Amino acid sequence: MTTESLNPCLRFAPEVAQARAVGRPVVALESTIVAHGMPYPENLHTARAVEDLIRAEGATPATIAVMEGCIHIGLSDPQLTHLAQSGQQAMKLSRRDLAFAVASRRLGATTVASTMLCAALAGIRVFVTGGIGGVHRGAPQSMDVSADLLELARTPVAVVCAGAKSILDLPLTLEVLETHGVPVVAVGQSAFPAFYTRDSGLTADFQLDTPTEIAHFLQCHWRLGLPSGVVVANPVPMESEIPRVTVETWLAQALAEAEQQGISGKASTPFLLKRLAELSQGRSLATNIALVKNNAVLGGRLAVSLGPT
Ligand code: PSU
Ligand code: MN
Repeated sequence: MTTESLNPCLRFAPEVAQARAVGRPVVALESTIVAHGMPYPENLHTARAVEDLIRAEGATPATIAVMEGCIHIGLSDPQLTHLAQSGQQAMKLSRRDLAFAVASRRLGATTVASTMLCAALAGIRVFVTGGIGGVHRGAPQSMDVSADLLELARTPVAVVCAGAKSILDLPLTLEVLETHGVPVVAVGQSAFPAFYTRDSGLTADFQLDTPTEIAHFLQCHWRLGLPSGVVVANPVPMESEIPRVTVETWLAQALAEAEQQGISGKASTPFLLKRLAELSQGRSLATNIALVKNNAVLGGRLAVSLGPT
């Protein structure tokens, strides 16, 4: 057992505690995507399927959320169901909200930022999600830059994602990551993927093609003592891709509605995701599910290649 297990705020699920005890790799999963990123029951079905895909690769999944005054590293099926049904009633927890949720024993879903932080506390190096937050369009005025980027700057966890959505300002997102020394690796291609779309039109910093290569890169990154995370950007499978122009049409409308309704801050990403799913008549949701599953397979393989940490 490592000293992390002594952190009194962490509560390990039996499956995860067992994996740690025998040195089996663990993969962290976020819970904002469950509570706020997808509707019930698709969110629950996806969360379960993602966990099973990770198990099938020989790793152990640990979905992270705050309940009953503890940070849970791995959820039981009733806990996962409760979270999926709570939806917007669960708090959306970024780094700044964690202590409040623990102290007040609230139900909280962790974002990329807070899941990274909790994963690091629990000694987990690989984390699978759908997309990372970034610099929002209009950020020069609103200053809305996701805490995900600052967490990537300081927390040594690899985030397997499908890039970032074009609801964000992607060139500025990559600029901020560069400023903070966060490598952006594209998997199997040179382009930085844009979530629903395989190619954002921007180039990632590096291309790596296999889990073994990515694991070796991560080992070198952390052996150098670099304190940051790494973005492992895995493009959505071709058959589930939505063309960029199609996404842009839905997005233009969703962004206009957000502005009319005065939606901003932490409500912004969940609002836009929900409107995209409605405007696309479920197509964006189907793509979201496909890319998370694809990321789970890669994340499981990557954790196995990386070995116990
Ligand atoms: N992008 C998605 N789906 C999501 C999110 C982002 O495609 O569910 C969630 C993640 O939890 C991410 C958070 O960390 O939104 C970013 O929110 P904000 O922009 O408020 O930092
Ligand atoms: Mn924000």
